[in-house]
Amino acid sequence: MRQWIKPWRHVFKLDPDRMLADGELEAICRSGTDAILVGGSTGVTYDNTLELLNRIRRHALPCALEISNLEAAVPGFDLYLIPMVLNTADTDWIFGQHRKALERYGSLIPWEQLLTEGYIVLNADSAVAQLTGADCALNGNEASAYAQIADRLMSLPIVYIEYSGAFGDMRTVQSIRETVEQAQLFYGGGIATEMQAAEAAALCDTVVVGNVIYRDLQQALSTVDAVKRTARIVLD
Ligand code: 1GP
Repeated sequence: MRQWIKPWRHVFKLDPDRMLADGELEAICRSGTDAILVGGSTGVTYDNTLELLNRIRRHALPCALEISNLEAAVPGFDLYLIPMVLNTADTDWIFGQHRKALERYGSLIPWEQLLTEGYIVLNADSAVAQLTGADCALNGNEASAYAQIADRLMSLPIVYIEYSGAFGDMRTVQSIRETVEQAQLFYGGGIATEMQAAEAAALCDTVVVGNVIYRDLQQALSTVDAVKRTARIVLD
């Protein structure tokens, strides 16, 4: 499964709880993005997730579900991404919810389709930070230490820098980049322009674009090329 996500440079994240007309969804799916990630922090249900999956399936591109709510674990996705929030004191978001899922669905879990994401949540105003009680007041060094927990101690396949709703501090992102060796580094948060997309793409393996889709679709679409033409900086 790691091999599956390796080529992903640009990903659109779609929220099942938000409206998207068929034409808009088509533009997203035909934009040249590498994959669609379905997920959201609030209002995600089994029904709205299934409906969105069915609509995306009219198009030929990989579709992954980021599971944030057990009730919305819909079968039929290519891949399931399981977030583990590292910078919270609330163990429910590190492994508590995961334990409940295993108790409930243990024998049904398609392990070969699962990848775990070590989440570092860095925007205190975001829904995900508020929901998970994440400690977002981290300097670059502290954020990098969390990244190393995911990358080195836990050997997680993905480290996800999550600034959801606000463009992040690229110095912090660079500090994390410098320490991550084997995990695929995802960045998401506040990308609304080509320049922001390119900045994140220079430092990270995979750039996730969400909110701007619902505000300014043309701007969202322009981030695809911006990411694709940006080479990742190779650090010593
Ligand atoms: C959210 O990381 C994604 O989980 C993308 O962030 O919605 O701010 O683009 P935005």
